[in-house]
Amino acid sequence: MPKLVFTYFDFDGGRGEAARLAMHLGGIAFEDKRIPGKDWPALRDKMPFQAMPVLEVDGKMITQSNTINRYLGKLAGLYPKDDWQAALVDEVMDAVEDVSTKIGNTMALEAEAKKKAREALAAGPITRFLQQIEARLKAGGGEWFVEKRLTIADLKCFLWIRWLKSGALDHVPADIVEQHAPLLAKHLERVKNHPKIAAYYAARGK
Ligand SMILES: N[C@@H](CCC(=O)N[C@@H](CS)C(=O)NCC(=O)O)C(=O)O
Repeated sequence: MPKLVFTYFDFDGGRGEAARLAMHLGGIAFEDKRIPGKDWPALRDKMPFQAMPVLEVDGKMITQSNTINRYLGKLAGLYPKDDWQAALVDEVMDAVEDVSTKIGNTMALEAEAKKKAREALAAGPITRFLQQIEARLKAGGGEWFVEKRLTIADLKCFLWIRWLKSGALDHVPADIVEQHAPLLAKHLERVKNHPKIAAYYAARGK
């Protein structure tokens, strides 16, 4: 196994969390470098694309959250070997990334503009992405996206749904998942209650 150093912000979510969970589930040793927000400005220019997450593999850096997720998914046994099943995993991860970016783009807006943008997202893209991603879960049998087992796609989706349901997104109804994608609400519970994931968050006091 290569020596892995994973660098991301110091919170248990966002673009870095699926990678951390994958390494934990796979029993893969890694250095978990958690960067407090206040230290980010000094670090920013040291990162290839001035962003995180970044993974160092035997001293070589790789960026882009879904690239890292795929790489670690393979190491952890959480990524399909079959090309079609792998494409289905990629589709879910990239869709979640797209819609998360749309939501992320509203973070810095001032109050009235944020309200308008979030309401439009809730009525449009968020609802559509929920329905489309739920359809993919259904196509996989309703419990997991592919191969009737947990893969990196389940982790990526779980984190997005957890974010939507957290109530942290003003102007996005906290019950939007139940309204439009009840299977994804159940999927959240399934992933959250996976024994290793439950133990991981319990150990982190979450
Ligand atoms: N396409 C990149 C986006 C990375 C990205 O925007 N990361 C955010 C955190 S989630 C970041 O580093 N923001 C700090 C900044 O832009 O200064 C990926 O998927 O990893």
